[in-house]
Amino acid sequence: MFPRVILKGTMIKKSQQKKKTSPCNYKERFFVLDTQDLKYSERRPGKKPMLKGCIELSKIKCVEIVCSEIPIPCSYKYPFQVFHNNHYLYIFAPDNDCRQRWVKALKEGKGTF
Ligand code: 4IP
Repeated sequence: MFPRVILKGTMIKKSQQKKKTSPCNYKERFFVLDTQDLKYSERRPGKKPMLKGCIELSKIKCVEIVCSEIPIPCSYKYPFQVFHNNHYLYIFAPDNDCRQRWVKALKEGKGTF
């Protein structure tokens, strides 16, 4: 069965800092949610998209909106978090409607957490 695309769009992600030495940074990525995975790629003009991450929906434990008490250090101001494989992926949407769409679609794609 081929996966079916549910949602796609550009958002910003925080580095997951999987290692102690990992930097803390924020990168614009093109996200695609399909019926199997949440994927993110780097898109640069004139270049082929480069896949940077792929999270199986079956590995996602929780998706929630984040209420930040500190100023958000990137240009997209509507964060949500995806907890998977013992890592937190923080994603910043450009507006609240977009954030709601992603959180809803991820929860539905995943069934009930
Ligand atoms: C990288 O920083 C990028 O932010 C990676 O994000 C991120 O991986 C790395 O985190 C982080 O070290 P540099 O580009 O400065 O090396 P992306 O893959 O989107 O480029 P994640 O896991 O967040 O995708 P670590 O923890 O994987 O090292």
